[in-house]
Amino acid sequence: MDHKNLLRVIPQFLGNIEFLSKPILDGHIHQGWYIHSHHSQYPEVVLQRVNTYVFKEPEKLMENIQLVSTYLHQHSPNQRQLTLIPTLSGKIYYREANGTIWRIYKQIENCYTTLIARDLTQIFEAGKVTGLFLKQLRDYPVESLHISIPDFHNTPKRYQNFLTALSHAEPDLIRIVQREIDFLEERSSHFGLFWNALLQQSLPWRVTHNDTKLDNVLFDRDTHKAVCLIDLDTIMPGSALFDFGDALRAMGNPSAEDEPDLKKVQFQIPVFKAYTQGYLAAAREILTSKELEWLAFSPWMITIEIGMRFLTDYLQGNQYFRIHYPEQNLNRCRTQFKLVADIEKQKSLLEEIVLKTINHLK
Ligand code: GN1
Ligand code: MG
Repeated sequence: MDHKNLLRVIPQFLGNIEFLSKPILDGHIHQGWYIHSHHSQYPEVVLQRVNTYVFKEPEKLMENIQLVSTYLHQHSPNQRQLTLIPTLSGKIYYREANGTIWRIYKQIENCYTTLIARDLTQIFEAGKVTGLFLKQLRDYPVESLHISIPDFHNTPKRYQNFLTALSHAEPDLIRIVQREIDFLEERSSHFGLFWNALLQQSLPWRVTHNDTKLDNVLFDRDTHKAVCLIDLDTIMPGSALFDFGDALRAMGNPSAEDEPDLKKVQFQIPVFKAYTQGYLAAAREILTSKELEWLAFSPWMITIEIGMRFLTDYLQGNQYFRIHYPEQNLNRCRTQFKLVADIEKQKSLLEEIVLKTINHLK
């Protein structure tokens, strides 16, 4: 079934050419393949089928990607960045009659992604390239970006969605997640902090990536330096705190996102420190005092928010996040809440690390 699809789709971009394909197995959202051929310009490309359940208006996200990646190429011509390959008729994606959307990226040479950091220098690098992304786009007209997923980091709304899902859930299911329900309720008064500050403009709207986990950072095979951020699907107006917080949510956890043994899930302070140092080395000069003040708190917000999204999806029958076994979204939720609890215990240490890093950079 896959190969038949590819035989139909690849010629739209590369013409009639023989090719080899290898499926890309990670990522919760799209389906993807590495495509290898003897095409003169594009021998190595990445093909993706855009998930239109998640992205209801894929044209908008494709336009965001096109505009932002073109801007980045123009402003930092020496940096390797993602490039969309147009169809033979010049479109940035191919839409089939049934509405399926396909796109192709040029594969960036001599690079790799990784789920696990080889050392803290690599974490520093990830922080640096994410800070750089923010800085490079500081003058980009943020209001001109499409909102590809409305209310993506509207934490109060995410909580409302959770409560709605809960109100429709079977009693048996509710019993299983009672501790998680209480965990959220006890903390719910804090959920509006970032979102309300954005609405009141006490936090600036920025061009944000919204999925800054380690495996969305591309590294050079030889130097292990970070090259750029990939997966530009969720580029939207948002807060710098979303990207910083989300990165540490993901990298601060030494085990899998769905690790069932919560003893293995402990928020890693050295990772927080290395990432903060890298991020602030690149972005310190453009961050406002409010952003700096809340930086240490941002992993808490994004971690609890994603935990509640996993829980909501579990209650709703796992329609959003791809799962490989029935309890996976519940396990994912529990790892996130364990990280939240760890972050709470070490709140003042995290604040101290941010302050020390800022002072060190002065
Ligand atoms: C989803 O599939 P992936 O890993 O790119 C999700 C992120 C979550 C992440 C959790 C569009 O991203 O928000 O942080 O899973 N992306 C979307 O692993 O919802
Ligand atoms: Mg993503």
